[in-house]
Amino acid sequence: MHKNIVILTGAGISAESGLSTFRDNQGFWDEYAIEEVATPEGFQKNPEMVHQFYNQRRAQLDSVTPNKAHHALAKLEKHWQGDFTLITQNVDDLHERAGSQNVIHMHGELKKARCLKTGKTLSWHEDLTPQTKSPFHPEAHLRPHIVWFGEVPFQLDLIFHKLDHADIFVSIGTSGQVHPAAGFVTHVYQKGQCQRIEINTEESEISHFFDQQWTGKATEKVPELLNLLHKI
Ligand code: BV8
Repeated sequence: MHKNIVILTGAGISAESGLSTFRDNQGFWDEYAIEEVATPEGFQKNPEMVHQFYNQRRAQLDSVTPNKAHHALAKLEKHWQGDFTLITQNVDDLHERAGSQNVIHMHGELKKARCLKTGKTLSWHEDLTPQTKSPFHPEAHLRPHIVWFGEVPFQLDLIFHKLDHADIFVSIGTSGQVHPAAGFVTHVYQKGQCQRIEINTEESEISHFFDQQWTGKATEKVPELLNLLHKI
């Protein structure tokens, strides 16, 4: 019988590619106030600054590459016999560039922009400014296609459907501090019959909900996980 696997990744999986995490030291939240750059109110108050914050991160994607952990997940997806779901909290495109096919970006994507009037999205690689016009409406402008604090993450119905049918749940490189993503492991924990594995360089807020905690770097532990999963 083929097993259904759900994988959740956080900023830790992209750390070894050179992208800052949020809460490690020298992380984003050491440098910026969340309220100022990652909330709708912050955008309302100072759109220029918020665009700058995302413009820098979007531009940085051109100088980083996927790491062994991203590639291992793309390989796992290719060979997995059962249902395979990859959910990421990350807004970078490293999973896709490693070959992952159906990535659920629950917090949005740096390389997309969204029309403030119609909500329509389009692929976007350059800088955005408060003056960048939307192609979908003559008087509208664009915002980063990012889920800010206080906004509802994307594809939650699909996510919880997949969690309800998961036999294996793997969390990689997330501190488990942001909801609803942090609650996914408790959701499968309460459901029972779901094997839960966490990969992180240190204890997270949600470690105690996992059957197995693999402490170490994603580039070492995710390839090891592949070996284990191919035996299941
Ligand atoms: C919601 C986009 C309602 C931005 C992000 C008051 C008002 C409103 C809401 C709330 C409130 N109080 C609480 C909330 C809920 C709030 C929340 O959880 N706040 C927290 C701070 C308490 N959540 C929300 O607002 C969410 N929306 O609740 O809407 C709702 C919900 C459901 C249904 C109906 C209505 C929206 C949250 C999304 C916010 N946007 N990102 C951007 O990217 O700029 S969240 C942000 O944090 C990132 O996207 C990231 O995805 C997320 C989690 O961070 P992590 O990925 O875990 O990264 P972190 O740095 O924390 O940790 C890295 C980990 O990696 C560490 O554990 C480290 O040890 C490990 N690591 C490091 N290196 C490695 C490694 N592991 C392995 N290998 C390595 N090499």
